[in-house]
Amino acid sequence: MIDLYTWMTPNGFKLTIMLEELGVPYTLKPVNIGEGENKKEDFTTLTPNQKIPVIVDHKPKRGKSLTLWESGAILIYLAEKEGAFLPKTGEQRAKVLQWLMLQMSGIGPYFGNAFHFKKATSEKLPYSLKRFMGETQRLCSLLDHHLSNSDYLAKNYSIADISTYPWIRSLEHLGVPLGKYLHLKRWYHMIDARPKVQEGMSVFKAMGLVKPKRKSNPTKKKNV
Ligand SMILES: N[C@@H](CCC(=O)N[C@@H](CS)C(=O)NCC(=O)O)C(=O)O
Repeated sequence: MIDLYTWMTPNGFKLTIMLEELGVPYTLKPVNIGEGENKKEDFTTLTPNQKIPVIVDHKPKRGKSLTLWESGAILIYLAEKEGAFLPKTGEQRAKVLQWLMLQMSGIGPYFGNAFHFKKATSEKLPYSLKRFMGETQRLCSLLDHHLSNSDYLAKNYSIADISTYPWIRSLEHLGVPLGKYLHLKRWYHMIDARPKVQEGMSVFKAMGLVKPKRKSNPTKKKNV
């Protein structure tokens, strides 16, 4: 059995989707980062980084239990343990890891900071906003171009798609119209239509938890 400590954020949803896709039983442990629960002592004992997601695998292949944080590392661990969504060796494995690394080092941090400078701070910092929104749109163009020749990010559906999907979903909150990127939009709707992705996205709702509304969100537009 796996305990998943997570919250309703793009990094958090990667793991609910992954565990639903794998059909691995897990216990959802919500950590309300808006209320600072990630800074509490019991959570800090699990991860000194104080960020979600974290898993505790009570039945690892070796040893008694394994605590793991960093969503990319968790996705690779689960994919290897279950033998799914990541080829074992070779060029296709390298390609999956390439797109996963782009999500971890580029898409996540840049989209996240774009969100921060656009929505999470009342300070007007035009240079920061321009830099992070500009890079967000450049990354969308990169994905769009790649997906014009490929169904998925790598050859087959993989942890690269699973890790990128919740971030593309979050573009709506940045006011970036997905309709501008036709191939990325096609890919997004294909991933979104997977029943296990939908289950992964609705686990909090199933527990009766809903995302707290932001105080003001004047630029919000529907884009999908
Ligand atoms: N690189 C980390 C990033 C994790 C991360 O930034 N988590 C955010 C939510 S998406 C968080 O826990 N934020 C709480 C905070 O910084 O206080 C990963 O992919 O696991």
